[in-house]
Amino acid sequence: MSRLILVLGDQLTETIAALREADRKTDIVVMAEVADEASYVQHHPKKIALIFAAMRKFAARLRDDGWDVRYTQLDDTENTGSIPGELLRRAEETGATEVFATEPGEWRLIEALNDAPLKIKQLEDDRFIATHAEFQDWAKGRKQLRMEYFYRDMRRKTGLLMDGDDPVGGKWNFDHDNRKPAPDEVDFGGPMQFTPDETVEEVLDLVESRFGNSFGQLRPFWFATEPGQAKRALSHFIRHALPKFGDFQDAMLDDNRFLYHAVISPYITLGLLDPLEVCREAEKAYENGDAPINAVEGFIRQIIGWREYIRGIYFREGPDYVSRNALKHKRDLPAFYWGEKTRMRCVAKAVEQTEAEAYAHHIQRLMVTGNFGLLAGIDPAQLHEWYLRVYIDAFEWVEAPNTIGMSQFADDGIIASKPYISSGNYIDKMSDHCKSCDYKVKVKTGDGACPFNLLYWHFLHRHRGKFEGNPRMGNMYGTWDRMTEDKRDTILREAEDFLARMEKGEIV
Ligand code: FAD
Ligand code: DLZ
Repeated sequence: MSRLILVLGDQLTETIAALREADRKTDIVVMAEVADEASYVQHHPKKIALIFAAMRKFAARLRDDGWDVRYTQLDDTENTGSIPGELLRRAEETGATEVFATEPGEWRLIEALNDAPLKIKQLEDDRFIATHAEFQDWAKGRKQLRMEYFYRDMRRKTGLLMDGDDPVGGKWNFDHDNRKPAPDEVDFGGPMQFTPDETVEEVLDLVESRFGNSFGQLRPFWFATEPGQAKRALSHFIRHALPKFGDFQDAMLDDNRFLYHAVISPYITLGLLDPLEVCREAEKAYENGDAPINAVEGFIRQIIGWREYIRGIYFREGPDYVSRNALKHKRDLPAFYWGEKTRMRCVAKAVEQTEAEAYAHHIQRLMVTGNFGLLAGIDPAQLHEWYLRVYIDAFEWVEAPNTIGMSQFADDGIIASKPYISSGNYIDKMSDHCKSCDYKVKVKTGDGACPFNLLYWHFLHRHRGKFEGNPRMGNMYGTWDRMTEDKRDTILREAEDFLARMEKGEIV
């Protein structure tokens, strides 16, 4: 009796657990473009296009390899609109009674498969360095789950940048060297871009007709949609950008959307690139003397450290994680997150490129849109939905801990030991945005005062009870307390006024 083998849109790896379990002579692969997945949030059109194009090409490769693949396109008339629905339909069609799936990266879909009236076995997705059990073991009994210690275990496990038991270069972490302000010129032309082929063009037409009204520009579309292309994009990054990745990792520029970033997160998460192979390629660049240790260590840490740790937190904390709101923030997401006008240049620039590219790099997400949301007291659930909608690499297991935990402190400090907040000074130091902003970053109060400055103190003041005892925040409260009462009152009044005008929908 044949079995059904489910492959989801972010499981496009030939060696994925469910396919390894299958027998290509008798089992049937099920893949489906379905309305439920394409609309559980209103995804950026580029994200849907990437997933559908990569799915279609993956199905073609499986067929070439001799698999029987039942593939449903979004506009097929029999399409039931959901993954469980498609499994049921294919079970009736083939007589199969058993399904093998690789565990989805989202509680919503894990539960939907558990609830489906079919015998579905969900196998752990082992395209990661750490298993669920390993993360649980590591976390057990620890008061604090700091990424840094988990990361060291992943270095030991993989042997990446290890010299016996010691870290190569004598230190585990070279982050201290990785905070250079924006360079005057960037000698990297950005990620490798690919001209859409026939399959991609077909998908673009479909997405345009079905999702053309969503936030985000579909064209030009240049992402890699197959492993060969993704590998070329990785080599291009390693050769031309990795050497400076570390130095300028936190920098932002008005006229450069990618700086020295890799833009490979969607490729890794969809399954077009293997995370360990990516790290080995970066390590090779260090060993060959082509990239310095601060760049290579920083890059590898993002993948075997942050990415793995974030996943561990998502699955450890459970389905309610996305609705946590430790700071009780309730303000609605302002319209400028959807491209309406704002006078804050850094925010306008981050949103503009998000709309165009479905991409912004980490510091834009964390220290511009995330920082503003946190300072202004925006409801973290609304921010979570925003991040899930607008980025090409946004899947809940990776997006939610970054937003709810790292960026918004809504998990009460599981991920971040203190809130990631900054005044305008940080943005000014790391970018060239402030030079052409309507607001003046050096102006603390009164006409033209930068809202990040006002809201920074407003945040600290309104959450004093929670944070003044935090050893990493004592200096901030010290500075606040040393201001005259008059100055503090002015700052708080102007911050309140800003928030009230923002809530009224005025251009701020
Ligand atoms: P690079 O800066 O070149 O880094 C290399 C790789 O490291 C990335 O491709 C990615 O695979 C990994 N990585 C780096 N930082 C993280 C991190 N914090 N968590 C997980 N992986 C990381 N990343 C996503 O992949 N999907 C998301 O939905 C997502 N949402 C985010 C939301 C917020 C509020 C914040 C602050 C960060 C979010 N990130 C997310 C993390 C990070 O911003 C992106 O991984 C990164 O910008 C992707 O671009 P890149 O490939 O150029 O990364
Ligand atoms: C994100 C997404 C979209 C837009 N569409 C599909 C789809 O039509 N079919 C599919 O199998 N997967 C899709 N995905 C990816 C799933 O939503 C993803 O597997 C879950 O969110 C778990 O990570």
